[in-house]
Amino acid sequence: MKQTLQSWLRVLGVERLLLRVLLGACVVAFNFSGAATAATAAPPNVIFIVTDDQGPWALASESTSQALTPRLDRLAREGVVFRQAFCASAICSAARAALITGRYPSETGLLDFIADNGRNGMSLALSTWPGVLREAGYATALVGKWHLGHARQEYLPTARGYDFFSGYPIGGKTSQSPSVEVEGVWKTFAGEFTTEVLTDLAMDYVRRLRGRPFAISLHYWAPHANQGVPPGFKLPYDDRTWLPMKDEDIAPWRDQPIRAPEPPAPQLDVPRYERIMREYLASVHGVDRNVGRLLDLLDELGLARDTIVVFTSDNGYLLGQHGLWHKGSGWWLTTDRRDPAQLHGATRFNLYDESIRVPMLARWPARIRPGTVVREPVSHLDWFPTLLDAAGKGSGSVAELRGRSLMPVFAGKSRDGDGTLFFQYVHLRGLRTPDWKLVRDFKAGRDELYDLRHDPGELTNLLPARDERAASAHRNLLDQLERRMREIGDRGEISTPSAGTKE
Ligand SMILES: [Ca+2]
Repeated sequence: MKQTLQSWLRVLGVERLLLRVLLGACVVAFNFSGAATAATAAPPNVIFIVTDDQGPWALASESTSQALTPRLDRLAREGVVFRQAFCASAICSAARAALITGRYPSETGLLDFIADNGRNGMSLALSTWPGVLREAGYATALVGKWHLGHARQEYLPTARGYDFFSGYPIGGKTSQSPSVEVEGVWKTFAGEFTTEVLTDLAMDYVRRLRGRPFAISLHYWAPHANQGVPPGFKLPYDDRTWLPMKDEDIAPWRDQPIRAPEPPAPQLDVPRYERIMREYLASVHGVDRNVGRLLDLLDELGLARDTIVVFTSDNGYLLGQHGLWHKGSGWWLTTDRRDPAQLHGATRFNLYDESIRVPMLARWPARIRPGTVVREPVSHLDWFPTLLDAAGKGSGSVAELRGRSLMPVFAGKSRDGDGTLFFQYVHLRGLRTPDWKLVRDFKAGRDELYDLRHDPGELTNLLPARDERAASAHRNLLDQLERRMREIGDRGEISTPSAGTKE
């Protein structure tokens, strides 16, 4: 029979081809299991990329997106994309502290951003994931924005887990000619673009560290708007610009029609919206191009296979949705420029999904199957236990982390749990289940309830409840919210935003 089959294949001229295919399949199978074994033996490198203020709708792979992000799309195809990823707060410092400590904002001491003249910083009592990796033998580096405390030496990144720091302890500020502290010495990169400068610094670091396991946090300033108006710009209202930036980044949008936000916003100030959206998408394009440079370097150095590359943003972003722009501290982008509810004054504090949902991708060829799409809700809080697992320390090796390891998700399994997430931002607390969202405003003494299943755009606040279904959901979610708050000692204190500054 065997003889017959071989003769038959030879006649068809496919014997050699078949053998090659079978051998190829064996090699692929061997590589996958072999790599998995190697990954458990040798901890992977980590490159953790965090953009600033990027909504997930600003990734081309999202269905309603107008973005142009070919390199990030490739990263998603080669790894995993999380469709329901959330940060823990709706503003920079609060969200970043939660990401790096795996604890809720009220536990880190940061429920808001840190002002330039702020004396506060992230709680010194908590571990950070770079700190734990450093203890495990990793070389650890932060390149870019810190924003978790700068008034005391103990608050600085080099005291909180990083061996190496090149960036800015406070905010960032501009898209061009940034002043950056490079290994302890301030330097102004006159005429250069910030996204390129930070990428260059990260690439230099990777080149230096060949042969030693490393964990790099690369925290871009983009696509955050410039703070202050750059020379030569005149802007109406209190607007901001993302310019100047490289022509190759802005060019694709110059004559491109800009689509209306989804869901549509009545009384949207369309010319303002379109100008801001063009610049914002151009800024994201600059990030994409530069992430591509870094990924090319990993290929060149043969490091891609054993490096986890994570891409996310510190918080989400509103651009037109609900008639707002910005994040948890939403500003009006409507022609009437006022809050229809007349409850929040000029700033519409919010925990809309646009402010708390973030882009999240990860590639780790040794452990993540290419093309994985995860639809279960995940949190930034999940990264600390995940990275402990990846480094072979075990996700439970640091006490009281609030998230859960993503390792089962990487392997295509779903985790137990009902997908409920909890959020804190200044005086707002939010509880989100896959079907409902409750937001309690401790300052205004007001609750908002959204039926996410039937109203995913959060257009209709169901409170005060007009039927038993809404009333019952309200009671149930409030119970859960209060329980979460009790569990972490959150008394719902009303902290006020830092006076005299704008994030
Ligand atoms: Ca931010």
